[in-house]
Amino acid sequence: MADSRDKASDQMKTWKEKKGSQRSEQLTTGAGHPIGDKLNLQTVGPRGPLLVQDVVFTDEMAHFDRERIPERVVHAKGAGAFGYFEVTHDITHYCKAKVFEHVGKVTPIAVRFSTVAGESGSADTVRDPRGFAVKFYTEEGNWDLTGNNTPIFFIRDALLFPSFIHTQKRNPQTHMRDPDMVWDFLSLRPESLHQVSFLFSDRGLPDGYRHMNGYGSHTFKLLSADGEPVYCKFHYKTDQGIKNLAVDEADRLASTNPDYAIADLFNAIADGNYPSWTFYIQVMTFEQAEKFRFNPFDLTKVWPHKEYPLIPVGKMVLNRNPVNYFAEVEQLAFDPSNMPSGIEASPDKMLQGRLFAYPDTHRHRLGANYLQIPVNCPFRARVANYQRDGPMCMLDNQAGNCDMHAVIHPPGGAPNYYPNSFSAPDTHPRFVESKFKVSPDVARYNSEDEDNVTQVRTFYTQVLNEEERQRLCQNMAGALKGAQLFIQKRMVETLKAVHADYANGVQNLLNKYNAEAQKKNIHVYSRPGASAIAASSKM
Ligand code: HDD
Repeated sequence: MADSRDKASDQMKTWKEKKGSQRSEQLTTGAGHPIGDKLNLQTVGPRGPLLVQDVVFTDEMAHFDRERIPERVVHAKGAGAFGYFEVTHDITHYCKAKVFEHVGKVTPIAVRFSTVAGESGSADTVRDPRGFAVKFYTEEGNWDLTGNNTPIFFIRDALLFPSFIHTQKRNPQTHMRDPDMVWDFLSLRPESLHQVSFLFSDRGLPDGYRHMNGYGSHTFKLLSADGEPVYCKFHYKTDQGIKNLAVDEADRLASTNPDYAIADLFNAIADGNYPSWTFYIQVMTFEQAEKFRFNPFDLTKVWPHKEYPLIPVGKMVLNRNPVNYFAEVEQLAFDPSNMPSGIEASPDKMLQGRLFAYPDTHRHRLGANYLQIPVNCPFRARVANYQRDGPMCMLDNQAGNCDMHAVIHPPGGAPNYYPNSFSAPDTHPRFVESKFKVSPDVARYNSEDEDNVTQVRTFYTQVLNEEERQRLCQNMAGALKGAQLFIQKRMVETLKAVHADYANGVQNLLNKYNAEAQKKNIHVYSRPGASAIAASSKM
């Protein structure tokens, strides 16, 4: 029934209602020239040909031809929204960043949720980690907490990232998802076991974006006003409660409602049912980090909450939908190196790799001046520097940054070199990064086997209950059965190191699948259709 549609379906109806009885505006070209006829080409006679002088046509077509930009190399499918972060607890003794300045302080935020492996048109309900990136527009520049819905990741060395992602995407010859690629890599790199076990558990299929937690995942460094550093991790826990989809339901939605998560977020906000998350930190002193039994910068591990309890900090609320998805979400560019004074990177090799990758991909995807796009612009800070020009430069030689700026600007025409003698922007020692000591030799250190199993065993035996363990084995075997036998075998070997029951659970199901496949006389490892990692795991 047309009357019972949701807010997302009624977007245009709502727009018309809001507009009321105002008459339609004059239609124009991109250059603002009024148009008299937008239905018929200018042609020589009724049967053509058409004329180059028909700028109503060329203006429209040329713009259309350029409407798409490259989709993100990962996290291409996503949803975004806007809102605020409010401080509820004082952590200024740990961190001097403006965003935590005092209890009650409110900072505007932008959030983008995403799947990882699928293209921009792929389904929202596939088995995949979810991106959960938050941009805080602070007075000392934007802070991007480019996180996921998992506190851990598949690998611990950034050099492996492009290869890992290749295995999640399409085979370059067949242009299909390829279970051999996925499971070959995962079984060769057992540091992925923790994240893989999380992914094939119930949490691998979150019910939309509102019912999942977010994690900064990496270890970061916080600095107090007197320069005392501590290491920290960021957690944002859903106030809506965790909710996951059953495998059958996720499969059904993937074909009937592939934009399920986007619609769920849009409708909740449009209905005034604003989703929120409670924001926490975990803190580890440098002394504790020295003594910690694991490498505290290893992204495949968590810091146990019992030893490093969650400290409440604030809440994040999303209360505005984007008005133009492309301008505000497709162009929304997160960057882990966007850290205002008081928040710094730890030595984590993955985080360090990401500091380069994100601004690099934005320059490729959005252009050298992507920070001038309003949604990326640090509009609550005054950008004052010696960068000039480049494609799509919008600025007036440092007179202002973008229309959203609230501060009073000096006149344009500032010098474009430093140092100079003309009172142009200068530095302040207050913002010099923290010093830290490093002494080891520079080398390519092999981090393949830094205890890949202890925390996975805890996850398997203590976090999951018996039914959840069974579903984990079913989900994993359901996807792993698509890979060749030698790869299946190697993967099961890695599971043995975690727990015999885990390995046996997966192996028994694989035996059944492989026997069934043989009976039907089909290639045991052929598995047409769905993505490997996103594979349905129906028995
Ligand atoms: Fe990431 C997007 C690269 C690990 C969380 N990532 C994203 C993009 C690139 C990378 C190139 C596209 C950015 C864009 O065009 O907007 N990611 C990497 C590299 C990593 C890596 C090189 C490891 C070395 N990523 C990684 C981890 C996490 C994320 C460990 C979470 C903890 N990545 C995200 C994200 C992004 C994303 C927050 C940012 C914005 C978005 O997805 O929508 O979810």
